Amino acid sequence: ICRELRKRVKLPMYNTIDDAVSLLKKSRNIVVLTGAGISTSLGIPDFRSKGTGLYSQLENLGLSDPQEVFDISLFREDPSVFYSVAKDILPSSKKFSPTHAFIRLLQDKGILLTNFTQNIDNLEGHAGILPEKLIQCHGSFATATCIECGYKVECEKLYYDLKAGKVAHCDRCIQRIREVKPGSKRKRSSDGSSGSRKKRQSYEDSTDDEDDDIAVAGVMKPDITFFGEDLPKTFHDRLMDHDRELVDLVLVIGTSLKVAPVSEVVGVLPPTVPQLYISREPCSHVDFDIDMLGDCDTIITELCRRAGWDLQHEMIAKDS
Ligand code: CNA
Repeated sequence: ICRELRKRVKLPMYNTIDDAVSLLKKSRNIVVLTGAGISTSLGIPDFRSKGTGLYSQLENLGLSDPQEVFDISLFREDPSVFYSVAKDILPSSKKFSPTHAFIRLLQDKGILLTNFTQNIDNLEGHAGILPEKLIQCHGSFATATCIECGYKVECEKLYYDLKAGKVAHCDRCIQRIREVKPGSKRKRSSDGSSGSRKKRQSYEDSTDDEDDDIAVAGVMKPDITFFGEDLPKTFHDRLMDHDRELVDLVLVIGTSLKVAPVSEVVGVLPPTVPQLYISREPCSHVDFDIDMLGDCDTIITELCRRAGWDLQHEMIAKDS
């Protein structure tokens, strides 16, 4: 749509890497839309890459529709399916990729309007992207909420359960169950969040009776948006009431753009605004001005080199 319209109304056409570089250099309000591809260089699998993506792995496990792992109804029925997969997406360090560093660089230059991320790994924060510049369209692993009582905790407290692929239950629910249970003799660690080392230890020592308490307690769901759940209101507000008016360049990186409504973002932004795409695979359902296909860290590094921008990151060779 973008290129077609440009041709029809005789707007300038953009085709080459150097065109992309000059657009980057002259733009003042860049919307960056990112997906799982910007974190794969850190060892976090995406969804759809053949062979390495989570969906390929789940197909191998015999799941008919891998998307079901992130289906809210299924989570309510059997959270263990989600927990068995979540450990792979949850980062084990605060490392971010050169592409995250590039988005931070745009922010430092004062030309990042918004980073809409579909990622739930929360690495944008570690790269220093400011909360006011970031919309986490699908939530994140930062916090988790009990699906029964709404009790919210930092996901850090569930870290050991998440990494062990073990369903995390709600401490507040467990406490309540124990309070109403007559004749309970059990002792319980006072700070016991379900994921802390201390608590894990106490679970390991627990009796069958205690395990029963935990099993009936509410399940903690990381505050990521599952299929069947609404996106945060800030996503629509920011896009429709703020960015649509201001944006002068759209940069889409490392996403297959297959998950709605984020996949519709490029369509609601003015078609006269140039749209660039960086990913390993072409995105056949969107007509971007320039498709730059390949590894995003490499492409970003080259764009910065040509722009004369100093992108620093431990994964970028000094002379590149
Ligand atoms: P996707 O559908 O798996 O698409 C990822 C895209 O990135 C594919 O087109 C790949 O070809 C491409 N890609 C992979 N690695 C690279 C690379 N190094 N350089 C360039 N391109 C690359 O994932 P989407 O993000 O499009 O789908 C949205 C889902 C994925 C969201 O709901 C996320 O929550 C979910 N997800 C997030 C993470 C994460 O937070 N890191 C990981 C896995 C899935």
